[in-house]
Amino acid sequence: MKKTYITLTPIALVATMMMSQAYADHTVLHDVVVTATPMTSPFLIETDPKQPRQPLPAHDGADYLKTIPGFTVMRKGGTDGEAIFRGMAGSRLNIMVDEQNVVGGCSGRMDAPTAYIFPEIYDKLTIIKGPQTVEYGNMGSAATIKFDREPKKYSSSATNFYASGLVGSFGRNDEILEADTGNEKFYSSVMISNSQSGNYKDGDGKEYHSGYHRWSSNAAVGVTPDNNTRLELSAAKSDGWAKYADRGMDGTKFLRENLALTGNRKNISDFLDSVSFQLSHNVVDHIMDDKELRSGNMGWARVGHVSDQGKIGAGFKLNPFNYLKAGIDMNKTTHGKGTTMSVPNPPMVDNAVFTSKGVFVENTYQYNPDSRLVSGLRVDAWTAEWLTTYMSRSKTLTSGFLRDERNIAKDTMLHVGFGHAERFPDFWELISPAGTMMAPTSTQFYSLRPEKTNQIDVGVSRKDQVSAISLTGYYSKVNDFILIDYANSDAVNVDASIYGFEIDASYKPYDALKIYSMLAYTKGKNETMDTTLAQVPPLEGRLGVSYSQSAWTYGALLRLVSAKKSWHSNYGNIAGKDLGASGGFGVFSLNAAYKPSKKITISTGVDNLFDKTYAEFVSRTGVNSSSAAVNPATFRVNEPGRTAWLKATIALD
Ligand SMILES: [Cu+2]
Repeated sequence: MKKTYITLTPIALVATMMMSQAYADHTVLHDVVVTATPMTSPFLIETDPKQPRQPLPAHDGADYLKTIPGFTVMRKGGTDGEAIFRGMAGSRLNIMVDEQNVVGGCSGRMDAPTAYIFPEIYDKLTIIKGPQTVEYGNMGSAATIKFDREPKKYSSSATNFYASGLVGSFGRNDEILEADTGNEKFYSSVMISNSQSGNYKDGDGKEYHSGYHRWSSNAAVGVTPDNNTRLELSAAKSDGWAKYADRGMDGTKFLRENLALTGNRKNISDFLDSVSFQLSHNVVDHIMDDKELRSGNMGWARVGHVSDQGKIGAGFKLNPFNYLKAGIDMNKTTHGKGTTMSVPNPPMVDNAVFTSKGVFVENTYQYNPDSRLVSGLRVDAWTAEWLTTYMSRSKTLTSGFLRDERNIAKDTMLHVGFGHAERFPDFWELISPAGTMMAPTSTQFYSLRPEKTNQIDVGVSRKDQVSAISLTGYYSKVNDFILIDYANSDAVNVDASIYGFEIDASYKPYDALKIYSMLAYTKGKNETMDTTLAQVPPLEGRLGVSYSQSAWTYGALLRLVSAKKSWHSNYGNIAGKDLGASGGFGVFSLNAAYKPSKKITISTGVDNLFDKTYAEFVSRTGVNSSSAAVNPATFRVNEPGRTAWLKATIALD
C-alpha cells in the first residue's frame, strides 16, 4: 500500500455535511463513474464533471475524458496528458470552455488545451462524436468537447455553495469551492480550485518525476432583467507547475487569463427565437525550464498564445417543423515566443498570427414527432501569418454534415450521419513541427495542405428501465491527413482511413445491482505509405459492477486493454509518436460511495488494486534526465501503481 497523506479537508467537509442535513434536498449527487456514460443520443455524451470518477483523474481536462468510451490519454507525467479520441488528437478535437476555444502555446506540447481546464468547476461536459456540428469555430473533425457552466436561474434570492475535497496516494489533495448568489435581476458566482500531487510510483515502485500543483479562480457577474434576457461578464485566472517524466524540462508556468462578455435574448418573436453574442479574450503564458524543478543547463523557454474571439448567433423558427441556427464567428490567435533562454522570465515577441472568420447555418427538420433531419454548413476563411519570416497564406474551407435521427422501435433511436470537415494546419503543424526547434522551409510552409475528413457515423441507442445500450460505428476517409514525421521534423500530408466502434451497455437485473460494460476499437490505415496509422490505441474493454444498499454503493471495475503489434515508428501527431509494440494489460479497481443525503457524497477507491506495472500504447518515452533526480529511463512512461483516494462532495442550497 502506498503512503496516503491525509489533510483536514474531507474531515471538515464531513463536519459541514452533518450541519447540512437540515436543508431541503435540491442537488442530487452521484455514484463513482467508471464507464458507460449515459447517452441522450448515440453521438452525444453529456456528463457531470463534478461526479467522482475511477480511475482517479488528475484535475485537468484530459484525464476527465478517460471514463468516456473511445478516449485514451497519452501520459507525460502526473498531469497535462493528451486526450485522444478514436486515435485522433491535437486540433482534430475542438476543445472549448464556456464556448471559447482554448489553445496552449508550447512547442513541445506540454500544454494541450486541457492543461488549462479545471473540470470540476464546470457543470457539464459534452462530447459530440464525429464532424456532426458546425456551430463552433475550429471545426472539430474527430469530436467537439465542451466544458460549460450552466447558467443559473434564480426565481428569488438564493445562495448556493458547493465544495469538494480529495486526498489520495502520492500526496494528492484537491480542494474545490464554489459559491453563487442571485435574485430575479442579478447574480454572481466564484469558483476556486486547487490540486496538487507528489511524484507517483508505478507498480514496480519506480518513482516518476511527475508532481504538480494547479490552481484556478473564476468569477462571473450577470444581469437578468427578465426571464428571456441575460448579460454576463466573466473572468478566470489559473496557473500551475508540473514535472514531466518524458523530457528534459518541466512546465513551471501555465498561466491563463480570461475575460468574456456573453449575452442572449430568447423568445423574441414567432420567427426570431433567440439572439446571442460572445466576446472573449484569452491569454496563455507558459514557461518551461530545467532550472526550477530539476538542475539542468538548458535554461528557460517562454511561449504563449493570445486569442481574441467573437461570435454572434441567432435561432429562427422557420415554420413548425424547421428550426435554423445561424451565426458568424471570428478567432484571432497570436503566438509569442521568448527571445532568450538565459533568464527565468524571458521577454516574448509575437511570431505567428492565425485568423479564422466563419459563418454557419444549422437546420433541424422535425419530420415526425420523434425523428429529425439535422444538417449544417460552415465556411471558414483562414489566414496564417508567420511574422518572423513575413510569409503568410490564406485558405477558405468548407465543412458540413447531414444526419438522420430516427425512432425505429420503442425506446430505440438510429442515427446515421455523414460529415465533411476541412481543417487548416494548426500552429504546431505549420510553423513549429513537433519535436524540433527547426523552422520549416518556405516550401514546407506553403505546401502543407488542409486536412479533409469525410466520415460516416452510425449509432443505435436503446434505453429502458433495466438496460441501456449504445453502439456507434464510424468510417472516416481523411484526405491530406497531417502526419508528423519525427525523424525529419516535418509535417506531411497522407491519405488515411480510420474505422471502428464503441459499445456501451448497462444492465440492472434488479434495483440494487448494475453491470456496466464498454468496448472501444479503432483501426487506422496510412494509405499513402501503406502502413498502420500512427498513434491509434488498441482495443479496450471495461467491465464494471455496482451494488447499492441504502446509502452505500460498492463498485468494482476491470479495465482490459489488448496488445498492439502494429505501429509506425517515429510518426505521429503534434503530441507524440509511435514507439513500438505494446503488451496487453488488465487493471482492477474498487470503489465505494456513501450518500447520507442527496447533497453529500463521500466516495473512496483503490485504483490498480494489484499494483500492476503497465503503460498505454500511446505514451511518451520516460526520459532519464540525470538532473531530474528520480526519473527512470523507461520505454514508455508507466501508469501509476496502486492509488488510494477519498473524496467528499457537498452541496448547500
Ligand atoms: Cu513547454
